[in-house]
Amino acid sequence: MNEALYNSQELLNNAVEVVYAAGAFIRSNRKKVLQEDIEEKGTNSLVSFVDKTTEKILVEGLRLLIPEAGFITEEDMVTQGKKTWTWVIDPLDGTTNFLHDIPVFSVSVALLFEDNPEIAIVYEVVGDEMFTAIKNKGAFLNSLPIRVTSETNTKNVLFGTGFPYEKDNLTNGHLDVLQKVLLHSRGIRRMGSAAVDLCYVACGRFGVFYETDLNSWDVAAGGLIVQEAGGLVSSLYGTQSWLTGENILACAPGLEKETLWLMQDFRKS
Ligand code: 2AM
Ligand code: CA
Repeated sequence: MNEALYNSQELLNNAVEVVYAAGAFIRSNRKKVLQEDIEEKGTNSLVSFVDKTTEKILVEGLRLLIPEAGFITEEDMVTQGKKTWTWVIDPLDGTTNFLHDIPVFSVSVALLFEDNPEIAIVYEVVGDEMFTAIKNKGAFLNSLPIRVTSETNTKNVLFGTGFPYEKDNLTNGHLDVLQKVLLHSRGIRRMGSAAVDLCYVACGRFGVFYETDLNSWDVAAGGLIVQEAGGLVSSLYGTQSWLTGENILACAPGLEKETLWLMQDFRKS
């Protein structure tokens, strides 16, 4: 990060205020979305005015912090593409949960500097949990430092995962891996917000998180938070960066070897 121009801690503090405002808007609209307000963007991929207005709140607030920054956003409410600084935003991660009034959804905001996450914020709205990280400066939950678990046996930890909206994509080994993980872990949780899943790895609630068919806005912030909490983040298979969200694995270092063995049935379909 160009420290001469921007101080990363100040940027984070200001961005957190913008995210709190976005979270307040989401909270005030719980249970207020009508069936006719919901659009289906693709198979099982839902969106409402809450996602779109939250994105506008975020873009307007964050634009003031770095006027020259670009934006990559889930709902495309802004047209600026990638620049030296780029905000990667999922205004409401866990939209399906939100629309079914399941209280697990989050705001996810990452700031990339030349394609690398520098600042990360994930706000779990209902639990009022603010996860943050700055590259090389650690990860925090409500301002207290967090670490991944020190466990070394997958049988002692929970795994988080999710399943592709396009069920055809389940042919790439998902179900074989699921069966193996069930046999070799304490259990599986499917929270419905990838950003929250990643933060749960970062603070030790989960030992491992893996998922396919995500996008950069689902994982950019949570991935940095895991790394800054001492965890490992990689793609599950293939050579692409985890940052695309195409397939991602996050785990505590002590669980890496066993987890890679559990994931080996994943393959490109
Ligand atoms: P969303 O709620 O913003 O759509 C659920 O497993 C998690 O995956 C959520 O974070 C959801 O984000 C995200 N997700 C995004 N694209 C997905 C896809 N194609 N299939 C499954 N989950 C997806
Ligand atoms: Ca999302």
